[in-house]
Amino acid sequence: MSTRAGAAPVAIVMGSRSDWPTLKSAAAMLDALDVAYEARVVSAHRTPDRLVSFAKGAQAAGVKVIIAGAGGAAHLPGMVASMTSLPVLGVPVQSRALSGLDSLLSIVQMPGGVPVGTLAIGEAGAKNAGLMAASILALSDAELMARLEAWRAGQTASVAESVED
Ligand code: RP5
Repeated sequence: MSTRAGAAPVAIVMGSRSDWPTLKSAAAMLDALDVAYEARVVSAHRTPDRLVSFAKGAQAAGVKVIIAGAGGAAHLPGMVASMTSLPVLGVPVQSRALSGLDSLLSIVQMPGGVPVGTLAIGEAGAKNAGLMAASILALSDAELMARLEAWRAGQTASVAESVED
């Protein structure tokens, strides 16, 4: 998966390569805000040892925020959250069988004490996960906060009030 140069305060993990078309919206948002990230496949079910290694090592590796996306029986975000105190943002990927409702419920219904900040199903959720990761990092990075506010101002300016050209 893609890796940007330099330190990567954001880790984007996903259960399968098939999730990348969704999770790349998070990556695109981070690119737009000039936030470094590393993206990789970590499957809760197919690569459990990789999951444990990633989740237990993320903080020491310099990761500040984790974006975790998965579909179906989407245990990845919750399992990551069980092994780290870093903020974990969960993105439910739209599944074939149940259109992502299964993914959403799998991710959002965490027991009290093990939080996953759950976003919307699909690309909107991934985009917002990128924005929210940037917001968290911006709390201690004034330049990033300025870029984030500029991006939001641009979005506001792009919304026409009239219904016709
Ligand atoms: C989940 O199963 C993945 O997160 C993915 O959304 C879903 C299907 O995976 P593939 O069969 O396409 O690899 O673990």
